[in-house]
Amino acid sequence: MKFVEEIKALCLPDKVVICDGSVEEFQKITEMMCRNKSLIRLKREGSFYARTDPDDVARNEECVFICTDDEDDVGPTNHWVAPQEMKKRLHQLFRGCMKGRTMYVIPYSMGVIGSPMAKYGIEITDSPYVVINMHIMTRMGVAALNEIEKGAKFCLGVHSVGRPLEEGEVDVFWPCCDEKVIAHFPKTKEVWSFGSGYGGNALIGKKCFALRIASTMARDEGWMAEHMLIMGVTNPQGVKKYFAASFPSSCGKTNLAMMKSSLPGWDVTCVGDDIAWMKFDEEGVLRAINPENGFFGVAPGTSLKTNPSAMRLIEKNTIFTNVALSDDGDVWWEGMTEKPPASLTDWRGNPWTPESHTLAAHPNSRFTAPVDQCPVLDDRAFDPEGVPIEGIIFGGRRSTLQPLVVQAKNWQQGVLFGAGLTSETTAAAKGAVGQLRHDPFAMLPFCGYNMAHYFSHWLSLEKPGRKMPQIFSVNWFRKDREGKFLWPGFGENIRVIKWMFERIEEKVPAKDEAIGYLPVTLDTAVEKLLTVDRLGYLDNIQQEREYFSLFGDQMPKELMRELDEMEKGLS
Ligand code: SAT
Ligand code: MN
Repeated sequence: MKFVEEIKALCLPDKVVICDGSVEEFQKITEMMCRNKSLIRLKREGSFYARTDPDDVARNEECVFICTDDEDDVGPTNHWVAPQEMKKRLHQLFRGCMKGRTMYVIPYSMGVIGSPMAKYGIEITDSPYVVINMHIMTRMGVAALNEIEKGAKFCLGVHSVGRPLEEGEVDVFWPCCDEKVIAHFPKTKEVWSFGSGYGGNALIGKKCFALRIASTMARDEGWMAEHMLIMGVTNPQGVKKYFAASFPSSCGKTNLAMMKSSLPGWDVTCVGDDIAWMKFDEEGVLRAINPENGFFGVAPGTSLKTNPSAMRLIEKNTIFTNVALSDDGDVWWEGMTEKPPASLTDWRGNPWTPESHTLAAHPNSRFTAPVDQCPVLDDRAFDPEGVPIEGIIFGGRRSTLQPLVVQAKNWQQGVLFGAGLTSETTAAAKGAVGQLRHDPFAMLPFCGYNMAHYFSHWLSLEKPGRKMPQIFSVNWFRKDREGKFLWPGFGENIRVIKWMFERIEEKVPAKDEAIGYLPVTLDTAVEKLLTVDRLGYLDNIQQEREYFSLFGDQMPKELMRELDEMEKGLS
C-alpha cells in the first residue's frame, strides 16, 4: 500500500507492523506494554489497567476541525480550516513524529464484515494502547484487510501521540503532546489526529469515522449516522420493538441500553450503546446496525445496582482507563460500592483513602469491553441487515423544565425535539461541567457538516411509503428545589419505555399538549414530571429561536414554523 510508505516516510517510525487482529497479537502488545509499565495486568481474567497523562483525559472539542473547500459546508458549530492549509500544518506536525516508535497499521471494519451497511477503515497509529482498544472496539485484522484489498472503499486515519523518542530516551507511561489537532477531510475520507491518545480523540473508528465522516456519507447517500444506542424491548406477550436513543456523552446511554427492567415481563436487550447507522430498506423500514464491536463505557456510577449487566460485561477481557486501582490488583470507582475500600491508588497514581478530598477515579474514566460479552446482548445484534427501528428517543440532562417524556405529534415536530436538544455538560469533554448547552441530536461535537443542513437531511427522510418511527423526548434528570432527582431512573425507566411502546401500538391514551403528547398518568408520584411549565416553555422557545438564528437562512423554515406553532399553542 503506497500510502503506508508515504506516511512512514513522513513520520519516520523505527518500524512498521501490519496488524492481523489475532489473539496472539493482542497478547504480544499487552505483554510489551506491561513490561514497559504503560499497562498493568489486573487480577480479572484477561484484563488490564492504563493510566493517562492527567491532561489527556477526555475528548478535546476545541481541537476538532472539519476541512472542506467551502466554509459554509461545516457551519457555525464546527471549526473550519481549508484543506490545503490544514495539510500543511499536519505535515509539519507529523514530520518525524514517530521517531523511536512503532507504526501500527490497523485495517478494520465498522459493522459485521460483509454486511451491506459495514464500512472499512485503516488506522495508522504509534500508540499500542490504541491498537489494543481497536482490537476490542472494531473488527480489525486480516478479514477487514481482505475486503479493502478486494476494492472496498475505506476511511484513512493517521494518528500520532506526537511525542517522538530520541535515541536511548526512556518513554513516559502515557506519551502525548500539548498541541492537539484532530482534522477531518470528508471529501477524501481522511482523519489526521495528533497529540492525544485518549478515547474518541485517538480511536479513529469511533467518533471521527463512524460519526463525523460517516455523517457526511449518510447525507450524500440518504442514510443516518447517529450518536445513538440501540435497544430491543420485549413486552410480556413476547412482542419486540427496537428503539434508538440519542443522549450526549455521559448521560446514561450505556445504562439505558443494558437496563434491568423493574417491570415483570418486560425485557431489554442491547444492540449498541453509542453509535447507530440507520437506513430505510426497500419495504420502508428503518434498519439500524451498531458499527462498533465493543463498549467504551463511563466507569463511575456503574454498579450492581445501576447496571448489573455492565458489571458482568466487564468481568473479563476488559481494559480499564483512569479508574482507581485496589491493593489486590483490581479496580474501583466512585459509585461501584457504597463503601469505598480502605485504601486505593487513584487515577493519578497517588495513594488514596476515603478521607482523601479528591476523586479516586477520573469522572471520565472508562472500560473497553467486547460487545459479545454483554449478558443481555440482543439475539440480532450482529444481524448484517440491521434491526427495525420503531421508536427514536432524544434525551438530555436537564434539571428543570423538560418533562419526563413527550411524544412528537409527527416527524417534523420530532425533528424539532432533536434540533432543540439541550443538556448540561459532562466530563466526557474537556471544559466546565454542568453548564446548559444546545446539543442538537447529541451530535454537536460529532456532526461532520453544517448542522442546519443536517436538520434538513432529517426532515427529508420522511417519504411516502416509509414507516416513520415515532419520536419521543425524555428527561431522567429533573431535580427538585433541594437538588434531588425527581425520577429514580435506571431500571424504572422501563415504565417510560413501556408507555412509548404502547403509544407506538396505539394502545394507550395521551394528553394532547402544544409541546406534544404526554402520558395521562404514569403514576401519581411523577405528576410533577408530566406537567407543562407553560411560561418556562415560552422562555425556552425564545432561547431556541436565538440559537437557531446562528444558522441564518440555512435554518430549515419547516422547523421555525413548527416552533411558531408550538408557541401559539402555549400562549
Ligand atoms: O471519548 S469518546 O468520544 O469515545 C466517548 C464519548 O464522549 O462519547
Ligand atoms: Mn458517545
